[in-house]
Amino acid sequence: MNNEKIRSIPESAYDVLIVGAGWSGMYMLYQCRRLGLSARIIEKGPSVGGTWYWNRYPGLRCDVESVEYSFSFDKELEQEWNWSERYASQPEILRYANHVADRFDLRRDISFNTKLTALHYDETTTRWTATTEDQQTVKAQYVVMATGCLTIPKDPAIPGLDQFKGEVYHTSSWPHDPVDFRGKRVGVVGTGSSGIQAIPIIAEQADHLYVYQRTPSYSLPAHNRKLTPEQISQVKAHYDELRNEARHHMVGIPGETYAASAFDLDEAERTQIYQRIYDQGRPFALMVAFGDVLIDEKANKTAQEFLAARIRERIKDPELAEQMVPRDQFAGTRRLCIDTNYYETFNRDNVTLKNLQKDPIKRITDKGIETERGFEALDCLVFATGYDAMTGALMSLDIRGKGGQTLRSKWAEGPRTMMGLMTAGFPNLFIVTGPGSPSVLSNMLISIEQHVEWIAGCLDHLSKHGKRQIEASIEAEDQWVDHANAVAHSTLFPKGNTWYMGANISGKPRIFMPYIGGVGNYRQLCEQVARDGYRGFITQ
Ligand code: N01
Repeated sequence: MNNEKIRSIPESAYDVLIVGAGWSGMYMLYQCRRLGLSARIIEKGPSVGGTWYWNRYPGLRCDVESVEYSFSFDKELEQEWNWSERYASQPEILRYANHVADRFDLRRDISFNTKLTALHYDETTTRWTATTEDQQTVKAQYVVMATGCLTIPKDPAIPGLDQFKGEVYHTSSWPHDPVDFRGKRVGVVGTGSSGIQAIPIIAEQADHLYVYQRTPSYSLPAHNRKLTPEQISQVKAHYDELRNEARHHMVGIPGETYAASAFDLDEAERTQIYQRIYDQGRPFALMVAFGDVLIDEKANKTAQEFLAARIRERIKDPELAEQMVPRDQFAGTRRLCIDTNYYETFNRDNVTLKNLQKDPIKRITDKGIETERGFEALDCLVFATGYDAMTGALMSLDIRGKGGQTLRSKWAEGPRTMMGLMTAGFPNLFIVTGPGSPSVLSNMLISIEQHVEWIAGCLDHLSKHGKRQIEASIEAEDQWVDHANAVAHSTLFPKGNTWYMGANISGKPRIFMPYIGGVGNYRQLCEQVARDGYRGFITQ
């Protein structure tokens, strides 16, 4: 067979190779075309959308409002797209991703069903060679990793899982055809954002639902609703202000900070503010309502108490409610969830909480889940057990930089980057929303646009100055890592056993991976670096 015929990557070399066709990859391709660079996306899936392509579990919505979780780079796109709901559902978000791909004719430069396995840098040619699972190779001057922060599912690592004879699902890679839970006994393992959204919908169908909860989360009702034409017009008329505010806000979502400290107000005033935000269903706003909620343990306690009281109001059985109130957990350091009828679902007769802190899972058998104290026969298992976040996708690849150094060895003690954009020793390799940048602690679309535009500006700078190589300097990287750690340790985040800390993956180094210095501050720092001729980066 002629090998060329089965290549999904038409050329053997590009200026820019982009890995992943989610938001980051699609916008990077758009920017490369604008700069006149030859660029190609390789994407393991059969279509665009990244996380929104793979995640399709019932109830999935974004926790950032649709009008804010959307691209701002094209005014016509912004004006022509109408979101139907305040918090868009996965199918609507995926339609939007497809609309973006079609509108800008992106698909012609995307190789779908093409999985990258290795990336090796050649110092003499200053180019990368990418190898795919089906042994295609392609060279590129620059590579942009647009591989996402929540891409590689966590292995639940429960003994006996392979013995189970019933249906098994993971929220991270849900089947494309609807799953019918009617008449079935279903076990859901995991009560983070994914579990909390899926559980109420599965409960409506299942004969009986058992929820296996190891660590409860705090959750706010989303108060999702249809958007009226008037609301949409209002947003569209003020989009420039809205976006500008988001770009300079702490988390990339406009929201007010009412006081520097939660204790600047008396309890009644403070509760009133928490209640207002809670009634609006705005989890990010709750975290920034008072300047010290994520910094000071006592201030955080006020948020914990407020949220715990709301959980107790929503669950009828007081003893059950106590089991679902998080203990020894700072509010917001584990992601605050938003839900529709999550706690109320536990008032149903066909839903049972399995508290794994009292009765841990022992093993899975061919017929169900055995805990220390009992056994439930199940027809279906649903794992909402999370991700090897932020570094998982990058570390799953054989990436070798200068001197053949592997990324896996460089990051063995935790990720090290210059501003989340590049890592020393790996020239011409950019990362979109990498560890060390605000990424998952922000409105991802705002952060993605900022990173892609910074990378595009950098590529333009290199081309205009006749350079062909850029690399983070080790000194600048060390300084950034120290700075990011210092900022993190001025907050409560490193005290949480969370995926932000890598704590959900056995053997993963405990490092706070996102940058918590604020989206607006971070943007300014990046812009300053560029204005200073890419200070902290070595170009040649
Ligand atoms: O994953 P998680 P997720 N046995 O890691 C439990 C984004 N997101 O997919 O904490 C028993 O938060 C684990 O318990 P514990 C969002 O950024 C956003 O829900 O390890 N339990 C935990 O309860 C989010 O933060 C949206 O004790 C096990 C759960 O599984 C991120 O994705 C929607 C276990 C995992 O929670 C990840 O959310 C969905 C085991 N062996 C996702 N292993 C929205 O925008 C794990 N668990 C709304």
